[in-house]
Amino acid sequence: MYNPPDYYLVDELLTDEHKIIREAIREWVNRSVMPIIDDAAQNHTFPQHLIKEMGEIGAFGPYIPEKYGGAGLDQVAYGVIMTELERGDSAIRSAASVQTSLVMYPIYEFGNEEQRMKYLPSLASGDLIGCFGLTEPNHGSDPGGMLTRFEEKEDHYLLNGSKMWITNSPVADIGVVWAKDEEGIVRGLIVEKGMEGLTAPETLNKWSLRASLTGELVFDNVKVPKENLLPNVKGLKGPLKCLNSARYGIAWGAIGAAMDCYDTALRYSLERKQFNKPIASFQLQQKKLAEILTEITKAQLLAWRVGTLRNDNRATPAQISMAKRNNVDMALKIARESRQMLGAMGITGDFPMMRHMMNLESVITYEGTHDIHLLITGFDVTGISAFE
Ligand code: TGC
Ligand code: FAD
Repeated sequence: MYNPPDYYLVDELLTDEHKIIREAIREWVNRSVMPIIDDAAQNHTFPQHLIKEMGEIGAFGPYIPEKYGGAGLDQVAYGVIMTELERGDSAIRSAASVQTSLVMYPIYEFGNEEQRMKYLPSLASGDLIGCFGLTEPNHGSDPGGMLTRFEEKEDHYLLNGSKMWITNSPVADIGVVWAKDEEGIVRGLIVEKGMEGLTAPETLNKWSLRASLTGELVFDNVKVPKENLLPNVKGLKGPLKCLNSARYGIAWGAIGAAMDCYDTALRYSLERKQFNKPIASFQLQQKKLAEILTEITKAQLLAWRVGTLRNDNRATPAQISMAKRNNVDMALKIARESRQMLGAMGITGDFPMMRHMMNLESVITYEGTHDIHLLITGFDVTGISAFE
C-alpha cells in the first residue's frame, strides 16, 4: 500500500479541499493507472482511454474558471493533482500538463470569449485532446528562432513550417501553434485536425515516456480561419507564459515520481534480507534513505512556496524555473539511487523505478532543459543574459 512521506508535516499547509482532491486523484491512479502502466510503457502505447476518465476526475484545467468547464481551484490544488498523476507515470502527468497549461491556459488567457466557449469545456471534459507546438527541428532551446510562418490572405491565414517533439500531436483534435507573422512577430493560432495540409506523424523509438504519444506537426499551406488567431498576445512571451504554468506543474509532479521510488525502496529494504538481516539495517542503505527523504522534503517545501506565491500572482518566471529544475533533478537522482537499492529486481517492470528514471530523462529535457534553467537563474541574479 502506497505510503508517501511527509516528514515536515507539509499536509498541515494544505486545506481540507486540497486533501480531498488528492485522495480522489490517488484513488483514480491506483484504480486506473497502476494496473496498466507498466504494460503501456513496455509496449510503447499511449493509454488513450484514460483521457476521458481524466476529464471526469477534474485533471484538466483545475484552475480554469467553472464557467469554461474548469474547477476554479487554486494553484496548490493544481500542484497536488500533478504530484498524484506523476506518481502513476510522467506520461499521465504530461497529458494533463499539456491539456491544462499549454492548451487551455493560452485559450483562456489569450483567446476571445468565442474561442473560450468553443474549446474550453470540451478540453476540460476530455472530449477534445489538445497539443502545443513550439519546438521545431532546428529550434528547441531557442524558440525565438522559429521558422514556422503565416501570411495573411483574404479570409484566412496560410501556415507553413513544422514542429517536432509534440506531446499528443498524433491524436490531437486541436493544436495551439506558435508561428511568426509577416513582420516576424510570434503569434498563437489554433489548428484543427482535418485541416488540409496538416499532418501529425508519430515519433517512434523512444526509450523514455513510452506511455506518452509524441509526434510532429507539419503545415503545408494550411488555411487557418482568421477567427483562430489568439488575439490577446504578441511575441515570444505568449508561449513562455504558458511554459510558466507547465513548469510549475512539473515541479509538483516530479515529487510524485520521487515519492513512489522512495516508498518502494523503503518497503523493499525492510523486507529483503541479505547476510541474515534486512538490507535496511545496513548503514549505506540508511544513508540513501535519509538523503532521499531529505531531498523530497526540500522539494515539497519549494513547490508549496512557489504555489502560494502563484496564488498571490507573485511567483516570478525565474522562481518557477528554479523549482522545475531542482525538483526534476532531485527525482531523477532518487529514481537512480532507489533503483540500486533493489538490486537486480530494480531493473524489472515489477517495480516502478526504471520506468520513472527513463521518463524523467524527458522531463529534465522538456519545458526547458536543466542547463537552460540554470542560465535563467544566472540571468536573474546577474542581470547578464547568457543567451545573447
Ligand atoms: P528573451 O528575449 O529572454 O524573452 C523574450 C520575451 O519573453 C519574455 N519572457 C518571459 N515571459 C513570461 N514568462 C517567461 N518565462 C519568460 N521568459 C522570457 C521576455 O521578458 C521578453 O519579453 P518582451 O516583452 O521583452 O518581448 O528570450 P530568448 O529568446 O533570449 O529566450 C529565453 C529562453 C532561452 C529562457 C527561453 O526561450 C526558454 O525558456 N527556452 C526553453 C524552451 C522551452 O522551454 N521549450 C519548451 C517547449 S514546450 C514543451 O517542452 C512541452 S513538454 C510537455 C509535456 O509533455 O509535459
Ligand atoms: P537543444 O536546444 O538542441 O539542446 C541540446 C543541448 O544543448 C541541451 O543539453 C541544452 O541544454 C544545450 N544548450 C542549448 N542552448 C544552450 C545554451 N545557450 N547554453 C548552454 N547549453 C545550451 N515541445 C513542444 O513545443 N511541445 C511539446 O508538447 C513537447 N513535448 C515534448 C515531449 C518529449 C518526450 C520531449 C523529449 C520533448 C518535448 N518537447 C515539446 C520539446 C522540448 O521542449 C525540447 O526538446 C527542449 O526544449 C530542448 O530542445 P532540443 O531538444 O532541441 O535541444
